[in-house]
Amino acid sequence: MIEKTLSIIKPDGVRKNIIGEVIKRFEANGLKVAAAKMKHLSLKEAQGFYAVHSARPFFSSLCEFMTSGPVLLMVLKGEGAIAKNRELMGATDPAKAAPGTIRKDFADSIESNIAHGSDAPETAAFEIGYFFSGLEIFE
Ligand code: IDP
Ligand code: MG
Repeated sequence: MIEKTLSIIKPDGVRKNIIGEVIKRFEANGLKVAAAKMKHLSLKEAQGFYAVHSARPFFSSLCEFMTSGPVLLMVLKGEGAIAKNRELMGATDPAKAAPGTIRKDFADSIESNIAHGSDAPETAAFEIGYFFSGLEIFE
């Protein structure tokens, strides 16, 4: 099934100057960039985005990290895009991520892990709508 998913290159990925490297991996694996914009999230925007994690011990640190610099927000589109994006990113903790994945290759820690990807159709719909209007997504 052709799906859309939200991808974020987090502030560490932007700082490491690997935007192109990450997008290259998406494109080489059948995902298309359907929307993209850079944004420096406010604390409120980060907290709203990660609201499902608000009770977790790492929540405030995570929101601080996500607002530490600009991010690249993208909508990726393609066959099985939600699972494909997560497969390319690898496990949340780079120490546990499979060889050749984005997080294994570039991430410094379980928090500073380069990329975000929606984990299910419902979260993809919420997350895409959180950052993009329909007019900003190219079919
Ligand atoms: P995911 O990004 O692989 O879907 P989630 O469990 O949804 O992982 O967590 C969201 C984000 O919160 C992670 O990408 C990471 O930046 C951060 N995070 C997750 N678990 C921890 C932790 O145990 N310590 C610090 N940060 C964490
Ligand atoms: Mg998640």
